[in-house]
Amino acid sequence: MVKDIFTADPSAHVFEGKIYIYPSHDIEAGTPENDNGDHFDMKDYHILSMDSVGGKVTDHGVALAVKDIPWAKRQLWAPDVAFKNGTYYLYFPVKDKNDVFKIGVATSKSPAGPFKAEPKPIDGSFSIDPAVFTDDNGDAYMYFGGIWGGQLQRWVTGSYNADGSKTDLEDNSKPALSCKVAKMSKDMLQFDGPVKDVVILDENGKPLLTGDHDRRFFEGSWMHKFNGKYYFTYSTGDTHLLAYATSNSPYGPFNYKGTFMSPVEGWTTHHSIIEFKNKWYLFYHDTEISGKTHLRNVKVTELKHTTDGGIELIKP
Ligand code: FUB
Repeated sequence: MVKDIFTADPSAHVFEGKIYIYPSHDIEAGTPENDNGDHFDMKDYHILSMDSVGGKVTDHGVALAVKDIPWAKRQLWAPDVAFKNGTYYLYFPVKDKNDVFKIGVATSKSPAGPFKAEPKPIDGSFSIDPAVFTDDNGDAYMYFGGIWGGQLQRWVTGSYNADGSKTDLEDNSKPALSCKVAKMSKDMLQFDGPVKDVVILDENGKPLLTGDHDRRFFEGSWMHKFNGKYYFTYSTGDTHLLAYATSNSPYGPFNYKGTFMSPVEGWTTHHSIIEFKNKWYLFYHDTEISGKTHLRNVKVTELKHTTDGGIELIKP
């Protein structure tokens, strides 16, 4: 558990033989709590690293701050990082000057930063929670999106509707809003091709429905590959579960398989999954230290794949 600063949304990666964690940096900003998540008013990122699970954690200081992102206004939410050809790419969601979440990218030659932001958000990006997965052949994909405070429901027509729904499609019988996926360009700075839906199918091959709050996608996606299969994992938000669905393609469609973590203390959890020294680990957060929704702490625990392609349920 990280105790010296409040951290959340841990995107973990193995770089240069160490575990690097790219979390949100929670602070008490004094912004009143509401359903948009305005109280998650984070101003910068700190990158953490450790040589081993359970070992000493190094805080590398401020890696990127809202004030240094030319197009950003407020709320630096859950980031992720990818590496290609000697450069590290930090992907971050932040509200622009019009209070609309977009996704930006910043670069560094070191996994610990500091990172320098590009002058504009990624063209065609919107909403929150970027997770960038690099496949064995080097192709990279960004999974992104989140409903409610993450604004995904305001993009149903393809452009932003500030007066749109505050929650979801507001019709429980319609297919649920999907997480999005886009292939990254060769330079990792833009989308290469259209943004597509990450469709999750139920046991009858039908898309999960809006009213299916125990299983439908809410936010906080992650992708890992195990035994040649793509595992799309995500948070169900208001039902506080981590769920998984599998496919033979990074674009899906994905078949819903189940829950792999039961609710933690606090409203959200947001996770990542990595393999390190032949074991798999789940990084996540709860609110054990503060007891407050917006002041979270990052944790790690072992994750186990089962022989039939499932993931063992973790009870935090
Ligand atoms: O940290 C702010 C938001 O809370 C993240 O973007 C979501 O995934 C949730 O963890």
